[in-house]
Amino acid sequence: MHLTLTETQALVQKTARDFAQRTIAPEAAALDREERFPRELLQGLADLGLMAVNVPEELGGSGAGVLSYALAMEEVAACCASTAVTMAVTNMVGEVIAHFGSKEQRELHCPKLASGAYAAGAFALSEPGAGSDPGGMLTTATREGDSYVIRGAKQWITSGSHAGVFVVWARTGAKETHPGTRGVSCFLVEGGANGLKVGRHEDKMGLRGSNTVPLEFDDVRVPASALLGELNGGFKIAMMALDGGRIGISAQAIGDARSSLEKSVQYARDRKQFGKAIGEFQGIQWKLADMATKLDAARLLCHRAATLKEAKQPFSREASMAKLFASESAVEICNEAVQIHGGYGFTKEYAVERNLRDIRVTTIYEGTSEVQRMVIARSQLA
Ligand code: COS
Repeated sequence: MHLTLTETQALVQKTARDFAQRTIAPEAAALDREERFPRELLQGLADLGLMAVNVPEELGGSGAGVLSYALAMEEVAACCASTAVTMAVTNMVGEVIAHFGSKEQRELHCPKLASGAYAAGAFALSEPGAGSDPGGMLTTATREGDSYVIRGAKQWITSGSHAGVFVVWARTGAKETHPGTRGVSCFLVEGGANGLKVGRHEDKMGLRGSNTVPLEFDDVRVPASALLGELNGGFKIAMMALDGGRIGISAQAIGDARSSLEKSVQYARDRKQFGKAIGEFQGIQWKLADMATKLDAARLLCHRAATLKEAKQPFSREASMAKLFASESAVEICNEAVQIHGGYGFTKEYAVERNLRDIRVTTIYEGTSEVQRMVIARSQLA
């Protein structure tokens, strides 16, 4: 693994950093306070090629690769985690369609995701009764002539109120012949489809500028050509997409934690108690040292997984390690940042308060820490 960036990676990083610091950061507190979906900011990211970083150029993407994507995610998340997660899911949807889609599906959806013509893409896998165990899903897609009719409910759908296209998983195989994960297929459903009902926006602890809704599929009819990949082959598409998605969420956690660490270092320099800067006390120094070490270790794991994916090597275990370690470490770092800021850290005046609320979900979504441990342990025992 190279520790120096290529010209393209350095350019993507700088482009994302400049836009995030200049344009996204000033909006972040208001997006959180007002629970506002960052439509204009997402368009700005699309204009810079950051909504489809690892989608081939012929489909409208940047074709800049997986590590570039992780670098861009870190920069955006360091300024606004809500904007970053919306960007992450749209990038993931673009990649899934680019990888598994037919020529028509790729050419119809990828350019719109990349350009911002679609405000976002959405990933509809989880259900009220099927979170860590998506093989237990109940949503069905029944073949009727030249169509499939989708019936069921989905839960925790990021950008569900705004998405131009949804990647939706549904059961197509009979229980007897295709039990559990074997009978699941994947479909592309356009935003505003008849029978697609978007529920009430969740009132969340953090990531309040990102949109999270339940969906109801009330006899949503899609043409047979909306099937993505093979019939009953959808579970593997979900797993492969999530492997890549976990790299993105680890980068998001790293960005959020980096922001908290940078603010803590500044605060340790500025804040004076007992006649000196609190950064002169060993108690604070050790906290900053541990935070910086965890952050670097998380970034190395993330970049290793990204490098393997980019080289088309197996990376499932490494992506789970990156997601597990980055999210758990980031929760600790963001928590310590509030401690260092004392009473001020507990107020909304300081971004460390928002960072702590935003980071909490990273050990839960895109596969809980417990699921990541299952993936890692299975790879050891296989
Ligand atoms: N890539 C490709 N194929 C994979 C895969 C991967 N990373 N992981 C599993 N598969 C395949 C398996 O090889 C198996 O194939 P066969 O049916 O041909 O044998 C099939 O998928 C089922 O795999 P497995 O038996 O391991 O499935 P489980 O039901 O035990 O689930 C976990 C495995 C727990 C890892 C999976 O359900 C998971 O990731 N859960 C979390 C879901 C998640 O992240 N949800 C968040 C949604 S976004 S907020």
